[in-house]
Amino acid sequence: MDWKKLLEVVRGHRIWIQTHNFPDPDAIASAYGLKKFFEYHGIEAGMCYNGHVDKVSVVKLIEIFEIDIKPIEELNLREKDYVVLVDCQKYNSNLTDIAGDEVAVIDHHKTVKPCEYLYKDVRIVGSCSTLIAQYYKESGTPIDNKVATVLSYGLKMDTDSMNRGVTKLDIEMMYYLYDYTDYKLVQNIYNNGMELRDLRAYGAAIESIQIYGYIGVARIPFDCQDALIAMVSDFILKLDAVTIAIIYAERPTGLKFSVRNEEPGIHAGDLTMKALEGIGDGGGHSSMAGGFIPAENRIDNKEDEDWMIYQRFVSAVEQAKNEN
Ligand SMILES: [Mn+2]
Repeated sequence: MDWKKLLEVVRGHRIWIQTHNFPDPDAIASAYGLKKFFEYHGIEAGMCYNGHVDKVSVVKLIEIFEIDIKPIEELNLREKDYVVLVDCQKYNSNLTDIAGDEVAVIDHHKTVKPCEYLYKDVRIVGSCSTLIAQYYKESGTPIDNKVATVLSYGLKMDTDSMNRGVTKLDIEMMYYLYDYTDYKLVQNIYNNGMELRDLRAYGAAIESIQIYGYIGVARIPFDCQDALIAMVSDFILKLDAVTIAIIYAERPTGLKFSVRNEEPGIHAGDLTMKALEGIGDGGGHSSMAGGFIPAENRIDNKEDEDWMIYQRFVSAVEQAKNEN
């Protein structure tokens, strides 16, 4: 990370900080933290996303902290504008290519398709909020209570309360943010993030779960948001016997996957990519990944489809184990 270079790159331009589509708390927190960082250094920036936000965990964050992030259709974007991507990278399937030049990226996900930027900071840590917090610390930029609280919440959410993908930097940044953070507020939003409609997805996954060795596989037979499928996947991983959770939900456009892993020697992103090779795509971190099978590659019979998915993941797991 080179905070001076980042400021140099964006200064003097009309800037948009863009998150991935259907942003989660970490994406929103990162955008907000970066906007305020720029602001301190005399640089104005807007924040935007595509898709919509309706998860209570995200809606609350935006409302409580009055975060002025807007859907792209409400903005007047121009080709010569500069775009800074946070919590995502160019060519990701969950990122809309908007008008404007993607000149910079700050992300904590593995790069799927390499791309040149004027400024690039991609490091595999637990949350993008962690990286943004470090910009404050390293540059000695004063951090206020609001920014620290928002970043702490993003960090807590994306690491599942320091449970998932945590690195030393995440812990250092949590420690750094602590003194400036309203932790009561963080815990309050964190502990009230579930909605009644979420329970239907949990219920469906519990109904359908199959355990094969240490692999837990469950289908949610209706559409639900990425964030919810991911929450169900985290939940299934909590089962004592399960070290790899594979959850998929049915959408009109296809099957959406969320994969969680704590099995040594397995990389969830690579595993999902391999398992869905030829019929869809997938990718992500070592401990968490997403994937998709488009409707045209699906199988009509659900039992056959469940079996096919299971087979594909098991052989991908076996292959990965053999390579180690
Ligand atoms: Mn993130």
